[in-house]
Amino acid sequence: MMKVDILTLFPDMYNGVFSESIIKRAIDNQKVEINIHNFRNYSKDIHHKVDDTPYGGGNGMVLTCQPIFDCIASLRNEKSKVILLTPDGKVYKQSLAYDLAKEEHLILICGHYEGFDERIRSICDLEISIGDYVLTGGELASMVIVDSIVRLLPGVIEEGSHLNDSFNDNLLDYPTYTKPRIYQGMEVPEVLLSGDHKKIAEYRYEESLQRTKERRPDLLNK
Ligand code: 6GU
Repeated sequence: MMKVDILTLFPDMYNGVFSESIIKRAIDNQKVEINIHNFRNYSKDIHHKVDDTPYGGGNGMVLTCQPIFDCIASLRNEKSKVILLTPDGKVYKQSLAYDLAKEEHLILICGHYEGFDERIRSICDLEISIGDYVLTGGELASMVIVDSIVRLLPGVIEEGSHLNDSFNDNLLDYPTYTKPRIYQGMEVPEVLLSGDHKKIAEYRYEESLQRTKERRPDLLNK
């Protein structure tokens, strides 16, 4: 079973996200264990301080090393992969989700406020951003990453059902239809009703390719 530990100052943000739908089922079926840790509890400061002003001056508060270092030290072992969530990290994509789904133990650190002490990077194996925009903290990013990984774990969703997800092979998904055959004058493409599996596979590949050319040409240039 994969284990995920998340370090955050806002544990309540996770209420709901991991207790619904597929992630909830994965937890109930012991495919993954997810623990949320408030690293404020590791602060040795009498007031449980976790941040301080930046050396050299500037705006805002900076997360200090001590609570995060101590929390990580209490959680990590030889097999842990420690990941820092930060807008200047490596941009997340599906291929990394597949790689991380092979890990036994992930530890995700959510930055917050104006930033964190640069030395926190020294205890991390990987730094991830989920895209080129700025969030108020790493929490939403950690939810995105955990969701995308957990659905790939064996036995979480139907075997093979993510084989043709968008982004596998750098292609977007092909269009799908269900009943009725005609809805408000819009018809299901004839080929999908033909029962000819070879033709259907060809049609779907062509649609994927066409759609990717139109919407995400950047994917095809890889
Ligand atoms: Cl991981 N953190 C924050 N604060 N903003 C982000 C991000 C992470 N990824 C994209 N924007």
